[in-house]
Amino acid sequence: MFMRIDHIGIACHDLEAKIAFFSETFELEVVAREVNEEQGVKEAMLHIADGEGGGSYIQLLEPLSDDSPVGKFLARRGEGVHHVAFGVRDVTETMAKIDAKGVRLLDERPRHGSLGSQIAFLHPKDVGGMLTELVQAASPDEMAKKRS
Ligand code: V0V
Ligand code: CO
Repeated sequence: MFMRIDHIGIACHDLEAKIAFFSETFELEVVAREVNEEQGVKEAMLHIADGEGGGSYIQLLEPLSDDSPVGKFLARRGEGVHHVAFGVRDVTETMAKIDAKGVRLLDERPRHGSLGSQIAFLHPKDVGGMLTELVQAASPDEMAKKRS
């Protein structure tokens, strides 16, 4: 079902400061910066490697408001790992398979994610306390256009 780890999402207060830290300390390239209003985040993707069906990244997340998912997480737990995202071939098909196993989906249909991806979240309480994201990456052509 999972082809690779697509990204680790890290919640932070100051996106620019964290981009500087991660890119300088670990020599990672920032390949995209986006604002996603629907998810309530301003985010950056730092490329680690390429794998089956897409790349793997660190995703740095700053909330757009205190009552967004990342805003609430920061207030409750402070900065740190917010979610783990797995690369899947077909997100709609994977959602149906996981739903049939009784794990709660937080999305009824796929949403727009970074780098042109299609994403859906699973409830952390049903996955051992880990907020889990499914990612169907965009085609290589589409992704190249999104990379800055
Ligand atoms: C909340 N909980 C978590 C958690 N957030 N556990 C692990 N990891 C997290 N990130 C726990 C929380 O401590 C509660 O446990 C319980 O879940 C229920 O929390 P709640 O009070 O209902 O909390 P809310 O209202 O903050 O909602 C939590 C959920 C929400 C997960 C339902 O954050 C959500 O819908 N997230 C999906 C969307 C999202 O996160 N978007 C931002 C990333 P106790 O206290 O009851 O034990 S956007 C992104 O990744 C993009 C765009 C991309 O990749 O392309
Ligand atoms: Co994510």
